[in-house]
Amino acid sequence: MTDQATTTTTSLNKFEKFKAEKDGLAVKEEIEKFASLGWEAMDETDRDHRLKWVGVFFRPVTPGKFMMRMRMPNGILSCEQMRVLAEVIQRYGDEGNADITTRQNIQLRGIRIEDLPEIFDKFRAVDLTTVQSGMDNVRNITGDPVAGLDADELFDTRELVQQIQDMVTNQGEGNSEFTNLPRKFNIAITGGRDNSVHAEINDLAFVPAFFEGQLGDNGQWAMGQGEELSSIPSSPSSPIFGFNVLVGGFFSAKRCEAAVPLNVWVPPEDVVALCRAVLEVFRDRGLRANRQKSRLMWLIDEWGLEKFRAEVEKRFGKSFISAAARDEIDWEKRDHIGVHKQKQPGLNYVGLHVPVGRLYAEDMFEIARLAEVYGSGEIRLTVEQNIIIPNIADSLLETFLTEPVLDKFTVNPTLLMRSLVSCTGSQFCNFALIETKNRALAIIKALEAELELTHPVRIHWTGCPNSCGQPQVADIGLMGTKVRKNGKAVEGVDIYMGGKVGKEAQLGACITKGIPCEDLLPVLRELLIEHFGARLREPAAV
Ligand code: SRM
Ligand code: SF4
Repeated sequence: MTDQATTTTTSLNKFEKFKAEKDGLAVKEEIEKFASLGWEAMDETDRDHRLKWVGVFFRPVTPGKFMMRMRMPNGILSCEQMRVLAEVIQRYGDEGNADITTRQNIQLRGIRIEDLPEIFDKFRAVDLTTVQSGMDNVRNITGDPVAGLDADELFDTRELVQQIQDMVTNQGEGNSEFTNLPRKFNIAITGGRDNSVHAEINDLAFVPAFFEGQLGDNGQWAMGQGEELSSIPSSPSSPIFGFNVLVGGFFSAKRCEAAVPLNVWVPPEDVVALCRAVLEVFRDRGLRANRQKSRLMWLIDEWGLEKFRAEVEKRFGKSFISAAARDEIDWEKRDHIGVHKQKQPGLNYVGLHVPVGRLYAEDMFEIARLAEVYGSGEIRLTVEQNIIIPNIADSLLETFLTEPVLDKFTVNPTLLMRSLVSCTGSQFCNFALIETKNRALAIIKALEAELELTHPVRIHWTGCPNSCGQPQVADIGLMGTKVRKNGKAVEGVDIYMGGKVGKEAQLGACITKGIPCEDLLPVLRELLIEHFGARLREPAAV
């Protein structure tokens, strides 16, 4: 029995109460009923909360038009799957659209509850799932966007990410073992050298590292203290590939922390078991009284890292091997935009810039067509809310680059637009304190009209302190807030700077608070000139 099961009902917060009354996943069996009832007649807790266990989000900003959050392990989908997603939103006309998210994922908008049974059937037919993508579940699991394509990668993350998703979700059908976590949980694996998934901001992350120990005579680790350590076929003296483990990274309105080393190294075949062990500890021992203090790091704080490590080790069932002295993250982070050679001779991957991640049905059909005609039918997503089309032959590249849709999703964006990221904001999100995506685009265009830059500057917008747009990883992060100006409340931002990604990643900090959005342009202009080498453009000759 879990600790949370023994807690008295009176000490539970509202979320714990409704989860204890009925598991979120139970709504999976009630979709037909909800579809015939309609959203207005539904039980409110089912509608506003439990539906998120199957990835369906009631949007108070647009009542009756739901959002659906997919799962896209490692950010990979097929052109067939992309077409199904496009068909789903197409029927909603102007109200249907999609966003690429900061977790390498896709969200659909405009969804009517009466259409859910048919939509789920369509998803099932092409092996798409939305299960456990919201609320107190493990979110989309991120992996290297160029896994299997990158000649310099140390490990191809695709299969492992899929295995973790299958474990957590029972092959996409839903797994009640992990549907009542104390809070959301983020997992990332990186197998490249540039930390392309922001490992440091996940509750659990795996970063590449070589174990320098020796194998024992029986093929087991000689360095660990346990009896049943993993065995890996490898020469005893050569370093063995695996991962150092980081834990506890998260952002929330109350607190933001980078993940800390657990002092554990695992070979790839132990990654799924370690995920399970950490999730079990979090599920059974994680803090549930105060929702603002329920993410994994709060438990690590309460116990201390040593106790946490020991509890996870017990669940893992064999002795841990201490972390390798260093990890292999030694590159600056790449953004994957543009044309790149793959490790497979004669093939290329092409990164397309999708302004603030927003897509419409016709765009998605076009992307699917490009992937099918020029590539292998595969499409990939990045945490910068962009698209990669892999496996384009050298001989097709030139024609590919003349495709009209590349005017919108360019391979050569301007330097500020290139790295722009934005969360959903007030257009659809009821937590938002400001509008983000449209404003982000307008301000970037205005800045680019005034300034010349020599390198990209990563600007991230987020509509409220929940930090979905990750302002703390940006060169310049803008977090929505309300500000008083001339006696009136207006939309404003707090400004973050100093976020560093890739090797030696570190979180940025707030440098200025409460700038009204209408006064932001000159403030950003000055920051870009002072800190990022931007220069005012010469006035055009008359
Ligand atoms: Fe987020 C809640 C959107 C990535 C921290 N996030 C929400 C909700 C569900 C709130 C709501 O119900 O309206 C937003 C849905 C708005 C909508 O209609 O789109 C929302 N979060 C997003 C997305 C779509 C932002 C984007 O435009 O890309 C991202 C979806 C990722 C996915 O595919 O699963 C998204 N959210 C993040 C990230 C970034 C990340 O994972 O790297 C964070 C910070 C990292 C973290 O979680 O540690 C993030 N979202 C939050 C939080 C604060 C969590 C906390 O512990 O307090 C909330 C609020 C909550 O959970 O109570 C939240
Ligand atoms: Fe909504 Fe705030 Fe997340 Fe933006 S940061 S999507 S406004 S919850």
